[in-house]
Amino acid sequence: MQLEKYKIDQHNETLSAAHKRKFAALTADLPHAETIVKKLADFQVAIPSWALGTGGTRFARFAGGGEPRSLEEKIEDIGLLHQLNRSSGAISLHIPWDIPKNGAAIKALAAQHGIRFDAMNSNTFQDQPGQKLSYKFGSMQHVDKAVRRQAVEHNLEVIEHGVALGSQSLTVWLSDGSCFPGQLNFRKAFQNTLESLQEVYAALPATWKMFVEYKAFEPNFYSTTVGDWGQSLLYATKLGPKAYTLVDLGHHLPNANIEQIVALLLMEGKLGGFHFNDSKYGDDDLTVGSIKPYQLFLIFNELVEGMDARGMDHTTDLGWMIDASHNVKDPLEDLLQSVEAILITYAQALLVDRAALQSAQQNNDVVRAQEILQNAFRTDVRPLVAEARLRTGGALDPIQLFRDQQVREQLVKQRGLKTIATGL
Ligand code: PSV
Ligand code: MN
Ligand code: MN
Repeated sequence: MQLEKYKIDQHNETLSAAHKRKFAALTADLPHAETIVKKLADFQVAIPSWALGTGGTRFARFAGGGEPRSLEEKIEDIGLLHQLNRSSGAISLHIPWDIPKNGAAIKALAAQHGIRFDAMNSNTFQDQPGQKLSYKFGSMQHVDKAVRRQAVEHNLEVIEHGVALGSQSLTVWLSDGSCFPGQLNFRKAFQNTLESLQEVYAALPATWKMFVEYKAFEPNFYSTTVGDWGQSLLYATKLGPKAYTLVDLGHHLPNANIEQIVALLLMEGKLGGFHFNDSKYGDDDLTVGSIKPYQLFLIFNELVEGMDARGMDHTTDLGWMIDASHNVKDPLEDLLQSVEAILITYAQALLVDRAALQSAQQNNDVVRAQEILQNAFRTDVRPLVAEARLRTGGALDPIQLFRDQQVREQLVKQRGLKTIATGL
């Protein structure tokens, strides 16, 4: 469903006076406000096709009603998000959860909503109905060459789907690893995986990137064959210039210094993309910024610093994606919160006084360095984010408008109460 433009205008009208007041107060002391608003307006975050329904936990799933029943309906839902916040202009697809039966038609539908196709995700971590060989003991690492070949061929198919949709990248997340000591020969598992990835890499179209996503644990709990950024970087380096590391915020061991990882990957030109989410314990896939907003800020601070140092374009040179799903919120409201959290944090990172920070670092002025970072983090930048939305035709308060227009109720009416979107 789409909202008529006049409804967004009316909503903005009612909030306009308060917004103007807050925006004027904030920008009175901010010489670079216009540049920041422009950067925020350009920033787009891809929505994963698997986050539009309630995700569930390992133990249960409580469907929320009105969930998209097809890829077309998922695209419509993202179209609505994009209409509300103007920052969700991309979708990241998981194959085979969301196979586009007619690539050209799907591409055209997405284009109608101003949505492009971000990274394609392959899936060799589950057995699919009718699949010949099992991934129970891994896919690309498997001791049996035939299983490895099957995994490679699946990735080649995913690339083909992506080409038809105009995607430019492939994310490979492998659940390969072992649950018990002695189960695997680590070196052979690494080499098998490398060889399989090389076969996929060889089939990448010239303009494509490959993102190698790492994860420290789960579903394997003793070893993971792409377990951390070191292993991912090793694969990406051995594969070649089109291969990069993908950082998923939930995939680290507790207390890992993710901002430092990001800084070094950027320095090496090997950071390819991001999966945003938040977590308290493990790969919890909770809403971005809901648990550790300061950590997210420190990560964005390194992203902005590192990308600027390399002359990278903030909007196009990395793949920005959300990877979250859970049971207790309306998935669309949750995605609005996630995108908002990303934009707020990006704005805070853009506020950091880089020259002052550099000079504090040069003078070992630790107190000053902390003040500079925390000044930015403690600034309420929400009026900047709202202004960017207003200027691009979005809603000043997307969640409020979503609720006022009773979007979920209408989706339930259209699609029914007992709907289960494909995905985890
Ligand atoms: C694995 O935990 C992961 O983060 C990978 O990105 C998958 O593609 C995604 O979740 C969905 O299962
Ligand atoms: Mn992920
Ligand atoms: Mn994950």
